[in-house]
Amino acid sequence: MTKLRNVSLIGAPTDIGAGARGASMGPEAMRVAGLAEALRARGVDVVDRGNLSGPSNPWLPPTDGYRHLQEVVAWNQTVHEAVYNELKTGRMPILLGGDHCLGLGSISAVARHCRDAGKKLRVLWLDAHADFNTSELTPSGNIHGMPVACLCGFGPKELIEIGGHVPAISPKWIRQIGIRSVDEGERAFVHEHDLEVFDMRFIDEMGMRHTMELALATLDDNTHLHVSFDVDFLDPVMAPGVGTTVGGGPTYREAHLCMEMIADTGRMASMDLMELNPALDEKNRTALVAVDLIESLFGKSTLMRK
Ligand code: B3U
Ligand code: MN
Ligand code: MN
Repeated sequence: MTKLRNVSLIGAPTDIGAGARGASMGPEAMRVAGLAEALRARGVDVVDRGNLSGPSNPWLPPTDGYRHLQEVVAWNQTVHEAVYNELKTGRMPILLGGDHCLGLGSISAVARHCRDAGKKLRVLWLDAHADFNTSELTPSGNIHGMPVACLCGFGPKELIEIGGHVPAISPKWIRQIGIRSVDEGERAFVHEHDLEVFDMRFIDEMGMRHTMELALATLDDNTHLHVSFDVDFLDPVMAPGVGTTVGGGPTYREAHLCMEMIADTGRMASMDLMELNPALDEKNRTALVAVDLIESLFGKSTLMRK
């Protein structure tokens, strides 16, 4: 069971790395959907740190394979410091995105904290996409398709050096779940670096339970578990409020089981909730689903379990 920890909510209101505008409103939508209240009802001590600030979105085309690189660097540096400071004071950061390019700032901070504390790191990347593009491979130049590659040391110097250690993490520490959209060149790169990917075919064939047993295998008392949750992981039937929906994702029930099994490990120590786009949502439905799922991630279940 997830230990009831002190949680700090950190808003990062930007869509600087995305291909659609609107994820900048994600943090407020999660507040309106009652995230803090839901966690408090579970006995969690919650502090809302408010929103970080950074450059506005100039909405320019890519240059040299990257869109808004300098602005993405600035936002990620700010996110890195904020997440690192929360971990240093013993609190659990929940980063409210914002687009998924900020996973770089967040996870590089978690990795730095784990190096300081002598901990092992496991990253669960819940997403429809592998986010393993580089400037040569990307079809869009949007940096939200690149954070996993950057974390593994493949990306522009200014980005990959943000945590002060290159690469910030090893591909071996990552488990990707729910993947169903990978670009041509990206696919070869995923194989080259041996990323452990549980794609939708795997989930269809083996079921979410077995998938999560594998993704969570070999955690121990010294493992820091980070969950990077891209809302497009979910099937768009229940989660339309995201810029890059891909059909055929986990159902409501499968997603809950995924969260419940993470909760059961008791090891989750940080998370990102990314890509929620209220401009594309219907009456904040997707944010409400996300709150529901986060409650499961914090141990909510119908019956008492051992
Ligand atoms: N792989 C595509 C699409 C994409 C990746 N991540 C998101 N969309 N959210 C790209 O542009 O890199
Ligand atoms: Mn993503
Ligand atoms: Mn995605």
